[in-house]
Amino acid sequence: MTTYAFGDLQGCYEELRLLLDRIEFDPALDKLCFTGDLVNRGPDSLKVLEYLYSLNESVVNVLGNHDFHLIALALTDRKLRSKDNSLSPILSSANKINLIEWLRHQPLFHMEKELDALIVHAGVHPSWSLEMVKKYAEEIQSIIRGNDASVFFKAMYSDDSWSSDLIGKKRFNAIVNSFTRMRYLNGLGECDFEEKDSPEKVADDLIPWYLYPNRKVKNTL
Ligand SMILES: [Mn+2]
Repeated sequence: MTTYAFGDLQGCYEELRLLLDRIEFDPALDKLCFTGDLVNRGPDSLKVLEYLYSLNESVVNVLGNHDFHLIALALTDRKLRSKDNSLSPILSSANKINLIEWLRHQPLFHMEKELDALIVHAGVHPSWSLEMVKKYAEEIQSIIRGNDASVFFKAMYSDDSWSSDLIGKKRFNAIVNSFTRMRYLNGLGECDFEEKDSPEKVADDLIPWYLYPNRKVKNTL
């Protein structure tokens, strides 16, 4: 049995199958961990989801911001933007309900013993301990799997930065943003979701989350 981890697939189905052939992936024996953003941008988001759904027990995917966006489009009346065109085939698929249900039951973080790794899409907020990572992930997972998920998905698009005093939709957004969008924080510990450039090009007061001083979750668990 071998466990493999993959970065953002973003609809690249052909490349995934080529990779799996190359490693001689055996669904009965091996496990695949994906770091989120399975969909959007690339050509075959529907095929990626259908294939991973069919593998079921052999796959875990921690949710990324594009995965959240797809679930929001499926559960709310939010209109597709032109850059969401690659998601249309999923939303009009006869298999839509199964695929979205599968996706919204994926976790926000995954502890993979075989790889000695904690897997998230974007990052772990520097102020969070491992216990907090688990607690906050479970909080969001129970919301997005629940009957009232659409209430939160409708309010999802905001740049709320984590603070322990947030409640309701702001707390939901801040936790989701930390797990799925965080790159940089300023000296006050606030996330900057606008800056997407590489660390050597950004303003001096912005610190990549993984270099933040006194980060609670260390690189070695
Ligand atoms: Mn992403």
